[in-house]
Amino acid sequence: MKDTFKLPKLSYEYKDLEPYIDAKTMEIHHSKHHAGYVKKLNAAIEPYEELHDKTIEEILMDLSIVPDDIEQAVINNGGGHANHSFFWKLMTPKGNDQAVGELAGEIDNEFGSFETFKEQFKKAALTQFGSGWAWLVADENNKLSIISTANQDSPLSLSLKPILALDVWEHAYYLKHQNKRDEYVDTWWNVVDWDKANENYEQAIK
Ligand code: MN3
Repeated sequence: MKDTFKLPKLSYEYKDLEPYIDAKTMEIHHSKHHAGYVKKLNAAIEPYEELHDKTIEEILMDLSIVPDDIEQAVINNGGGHANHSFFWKLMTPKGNDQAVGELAGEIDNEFGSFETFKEQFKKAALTQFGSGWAWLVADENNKLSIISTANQDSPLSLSLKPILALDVWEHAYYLKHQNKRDEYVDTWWNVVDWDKANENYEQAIK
């Protein structure tokens, strides 16, 4: 099988997000779960050469170019690939738990304060029933909002531009936190790369 899409390397080691996210969770999440999405995505698109030179973001932004018989496979596994690639880059061993740059100002404008934003984001993460993601996104008018999506559905397919993402599938936290998703969300803020989130915002509003 052609490996059109590839599992991205992380810019840190699996153990580097400890004590907040444990090495075993990172290893399984990246080398098994994410790798699985990449493999299934490549299998799905293999017969369709017209998709081979597209980025996964281009495909998810316009699902009408995807043949019907593989559409759900692309939503699930292409979404899984894009979401995780995006998520890994939003984490760093040097997290600082404070938004920066233009994004920091816009979060204050939209949500009132950084603390209120965090509360609302956490609520989205906790009320997403079953597997899914919590997101900070910008719409076509550059307005920020918090949404959650089910399974591996991507905000790109809703014409929204992702700024910040949190994986709330059990595989993201179960080894360390078991059923306590709230504890995982609280801990996760320690490893958020706000420089990267601000970069995502600047790209989104360009
Ligand atoms: Mn995951």
